Amino acid sequence: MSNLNDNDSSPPLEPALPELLVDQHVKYIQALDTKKNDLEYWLTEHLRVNGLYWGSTALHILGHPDALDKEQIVDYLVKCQHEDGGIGGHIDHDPHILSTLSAVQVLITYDRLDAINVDKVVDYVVSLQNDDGSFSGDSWGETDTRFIFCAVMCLSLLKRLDDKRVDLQKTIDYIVRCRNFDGGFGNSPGGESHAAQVYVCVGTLTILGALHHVDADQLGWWLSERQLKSGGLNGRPEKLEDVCYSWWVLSSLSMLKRRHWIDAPKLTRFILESQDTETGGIADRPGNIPDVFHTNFGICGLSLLGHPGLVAVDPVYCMPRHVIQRIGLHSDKH
Ligand code: GRG
Ligand code: ZN
Repeated sequence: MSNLNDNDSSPPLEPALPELLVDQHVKYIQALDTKKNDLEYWLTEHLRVNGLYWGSTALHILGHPDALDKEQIVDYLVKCQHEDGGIGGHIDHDPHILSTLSAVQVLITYDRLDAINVDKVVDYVVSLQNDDGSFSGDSWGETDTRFIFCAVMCLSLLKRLDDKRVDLQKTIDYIVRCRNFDGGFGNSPGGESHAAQVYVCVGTLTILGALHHVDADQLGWWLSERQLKSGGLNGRPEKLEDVCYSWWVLSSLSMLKRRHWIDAPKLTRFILESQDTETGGIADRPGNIPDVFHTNFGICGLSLLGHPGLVAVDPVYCMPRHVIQRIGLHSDKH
């Protein structure tokens, strides 16, 4: 007997996939430095150098490398370097490894590393290593696996991993101590597994050629479990999905050669639906206010997903792949 409700039981049609709003995102990033009447602009002063890294990386991946004034950026970053070699988050801000790495990444991307004193940057990074192999974020001593990754990535980008003053075997041993029973990594030994900490630990081990310490199937499974019904990814069980995990999770899966363990079309849709169609920029999830951090990691996530029209991003260094190739790091094998 025919069912009168046949039509009702067919799955609802998916709404059309939103387009990637390239021009709007370019304008959004270009306008960030003009928002001097916004409280937000001043509250984020300590993140200015990080913001420059997120904005310029997003523009390069969008295929608009000349959308910001390169020489103005270089002059600004030079002013952020201190006598001890470290680079602060803004002019007259204390040096920190987070802003030091961002500045190095931006200068290499614009091929202007010659503008700063590289030997001094290396001295600064080396000075941050602790006896247990970890690195502190600054001279005040706080330590976290993020800072280890930043230090190791800095030395790698500057081709100074062979500096005899650092003990990288101890660094590997420390990272291995941050691995948990579920295969994930935390911010310190015993810390809860978190996808962003997974990225920094797997990234460190990848750069140091020590990825054999990771059970790729177990960690790949934990990472693929981060995808929720909406298609978006969360950072740990029971948490909300967020666009930035598109980067932390996908880059980690790429390094583990298991990127296909994520449903790519569903994640692509989630990222595209998080775009702000009025102002440009991407938010942490659909309907929220965009920011340059999520804009960058959304675009870099789409690049890893092979979204058409985007420049390829390197899954370890989170910089354009052609830049990593230009400096001879060849991390495209991941
Ligand atoms: C070169 C890309 C790149 C990075 C440099 C600084 C750094 C290395 C990595 C940052 C890694 C990190 C720990 C990011 C934080 C991500 C994040 C959204 C944390 C929020 O944590 P919770 O607990 O959010 O507030 P959840 O999602 O767990 O509720
Ligand atoms: Zn986020």
